[in-house]
Amino acid sequence: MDEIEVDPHTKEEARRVFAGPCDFVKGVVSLEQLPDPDMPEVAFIGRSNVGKSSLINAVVGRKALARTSNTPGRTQELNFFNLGEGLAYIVDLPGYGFAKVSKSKVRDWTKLMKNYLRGRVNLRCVFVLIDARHGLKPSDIEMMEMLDEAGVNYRIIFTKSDKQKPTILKDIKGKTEKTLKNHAAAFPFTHSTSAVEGYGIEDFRTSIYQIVSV
Ligand SMILES: Nc1nc2c(ncn2[C@@H]2O[C@H](COP(=O)(O)OP(=O)(O)O)[C@@H](O)[C@H]2O)c(=O)[nH]1
Ligand SMILES: [Mg+2]
Repeated sequence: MDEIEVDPHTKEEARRVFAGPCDFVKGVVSLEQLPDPDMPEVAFIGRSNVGKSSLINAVVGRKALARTSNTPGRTQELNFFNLGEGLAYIVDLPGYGFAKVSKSKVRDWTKLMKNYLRGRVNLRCVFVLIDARHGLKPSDIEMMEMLDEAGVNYRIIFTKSDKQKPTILKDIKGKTEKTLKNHAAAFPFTHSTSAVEGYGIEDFRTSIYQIVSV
């Protein structure tokens, strides 16, 4: 991540792992279908259109791995990927903040997410994706509060940083990090990425590798 020094060996290991296999395991719509928690897990979440699928694809170096989660009607699925043949699960969680979703769908989503977050013993970290053009929205704050309550560690990752002026992004980053001080389970620093330009991707991979390999 931006502020953290990493030794070259760890970077190299991370590079090696992410150059290897990352296979789709399954998409689940209810908690009974979750794969056994037999390896560490990290999950990605964010508002719809934040760039979640693009970032997951950039991180694992595949063009269309996370496309399944883009299919309309399958938005309630949790999609599991097996990184490094047994090193970790990467989970693409159903997004939030859809404009045209019914109240009952929102209720279903909230129930599923709360139960997943509270019950998933192998979940090491959730990456909450935030569009670098917009910063934190009320629905992001709600998500962060849900994570605080569940006691799940999370980190804020900015997406689409190529679409924001560096000076403004710096400002948004500062403001966001100030907000994070009031959130018990949040990592105190943010990290900026661009799936299109590749900015911040390698450091992000290294962070994920560190989180799942300790
Ligand atoms: N400029 C730019 N566009 C991006 C980036 N990441 C995603 N996008 C675009 O944002 C839109 C939504 O991306 P997608 O990954 O499908 O978002 P999701 O709904 O969160 O999975 C698409 O048109 C992407 O091409 C990025 O880093 N930079
Ligand atoms: Mg998507």
